[in-house]
Amino acid sequence: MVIRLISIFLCFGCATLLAQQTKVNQNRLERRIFELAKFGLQENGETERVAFSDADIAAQQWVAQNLRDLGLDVHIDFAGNIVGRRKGKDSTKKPISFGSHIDRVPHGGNYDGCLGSMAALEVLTVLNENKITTQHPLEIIIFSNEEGGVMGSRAIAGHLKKSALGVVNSTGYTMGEGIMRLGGDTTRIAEVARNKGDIAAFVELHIEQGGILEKEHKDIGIVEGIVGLKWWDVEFTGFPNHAGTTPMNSRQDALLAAAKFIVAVNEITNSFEGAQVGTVGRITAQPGAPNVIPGKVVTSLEIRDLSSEVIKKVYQAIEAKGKEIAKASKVEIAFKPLDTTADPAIMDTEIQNLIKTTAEKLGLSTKKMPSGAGHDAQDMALIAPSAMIFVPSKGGISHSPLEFTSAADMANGATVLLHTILALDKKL
Ligand code: HGY
Ligand code: MN
Ligand code: MN
Repeated sequence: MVIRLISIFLCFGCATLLAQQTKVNQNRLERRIFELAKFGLQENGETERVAFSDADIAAQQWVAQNLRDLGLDVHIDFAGNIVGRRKGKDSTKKPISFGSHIDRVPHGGNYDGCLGSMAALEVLTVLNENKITTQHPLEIIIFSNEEGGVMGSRAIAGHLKKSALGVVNSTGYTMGEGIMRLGGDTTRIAEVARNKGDIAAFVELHIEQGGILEKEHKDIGIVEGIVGLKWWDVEFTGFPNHAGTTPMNSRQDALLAAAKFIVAVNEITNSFEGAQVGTVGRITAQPGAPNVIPGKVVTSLEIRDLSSEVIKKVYQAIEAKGKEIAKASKVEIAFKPLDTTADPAIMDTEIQNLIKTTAEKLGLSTKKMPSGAGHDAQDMALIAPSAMIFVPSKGGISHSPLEFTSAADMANGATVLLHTILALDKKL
C-alpha cells in the first residue's frame, strides 16, 4: 500500500515536476532563431532558403543533428520531413506531435515556420533539463516545403498527389526532384501517410503574420480555423510579333491581356462581401524582349477563404471575366489548377480551450482568431486533433525580410507550447 502510494505520488510528481510557471529560455530560443537564419545568409544580410535549395538542405541537416543531440531518434522520411521521436513512459500511447517548417518564401523573414521549429528544440531542451519523460511519446516534425504547397504535411495526411510532384517551385526544382534532394524517395511517399488516430494531437506554434494581436495588445492567438487556398497557373497565348511594325490594332498581346486580368482579379475579389483574398503574385512573359510583342504569359492565381464555397464562387467569376478579357484581346486563356490546394481546416476546440487556460495560468492574454495564412496544421487536422498557437508579428509584416517577433513574444509562445504539451499528456 505504502509502495503504491509512493509510486502514485512519484508518478503525479513527474507530471507536475515542471511548475506551471516554468518558462523556456528566451535567450537560447532567440539564439537558435539567429543560428538558423545563417543557413542561406546573403551578403546583404538577408537570408534566402526556399525549399530544396542547398541552404534548405544544410538547415535540414543542422536541425536533424540538433534533435539527435537532444536524444531523439531522428530520420528523414520519404517526403523529406525531419521526424524526431522521444520515447514516452507508456509505449501503448500515440505520440503528441509538434513542429513547423524551416523553408522560406523568396525574400522571406526569419520567423515564419522557424519559430515553431526552434521552439520545438527549446521545449525538448527544457524537458531534458528538468528530466521529464512524458507518458506519451513526443514526435517533432519539421515539415518539408511548406511554402510550396504544404508538401510534407500533405504527404503525412496521405493526400500528396502524384501530379503535384511536377509542380516547380522558386528554385526551379519540381517537388519530385526536391523530395529526392532532401533525402526522400518519390516512389515511397505513400508509406509516409498516417491513419486517423496514429497521432494523439498536433500543435504548431507560429507567428501571426497579421497585425491583430499587436493592435489589440494580446500575447497569444488561438487559431479557430485556417483558410483554404487554391492555386492556378493562368496561361495567356497570343502571337509574338515585331513591336515596331505591328500596328496597335492588329496585335495579340498576351501581356496586355494578363495585365487587364490582374486588375480584374483584384476588382472581382473585392466585389464579394467577406474576407476572401485573391492574388496574382507571379508573372512570366515570353519571349521577354522590349521589341517583341509578348506571345505567351503565365501568371499565378491564388484565392483564399475560410469557405470552399466562397473560393469556388470567386474563382468562377474570375474565370468568366478572364475568358471575356481574352476574347476581346484576341488571345487564348487557360486556367490550370495546381495540386497544391488546401481545404479550410477547423482546429480542435478542446485543444483550443486547453491552450487558453494554459496561457491564462501563465498570466498571458489570449484571443481566438482565424488564420489567413496556410499552415501544416491544416493537413495535420485531417488525421489528428490539431491546434495552433500564434504570437504577435510586428506591424503585421510577414513573407518579408522585415518580419519580426520579439524574443519575449517568442518565449511566451514557446512556454505556452511547452505547457500545452504537458497538459495534453495528462489529459489524453
Ligand atoms: O502561404 C502561406 O499562407 C503560408 O505562409 N505558407
Ligand atoms: Mn509562410
Ligand atoms: Mn509558415
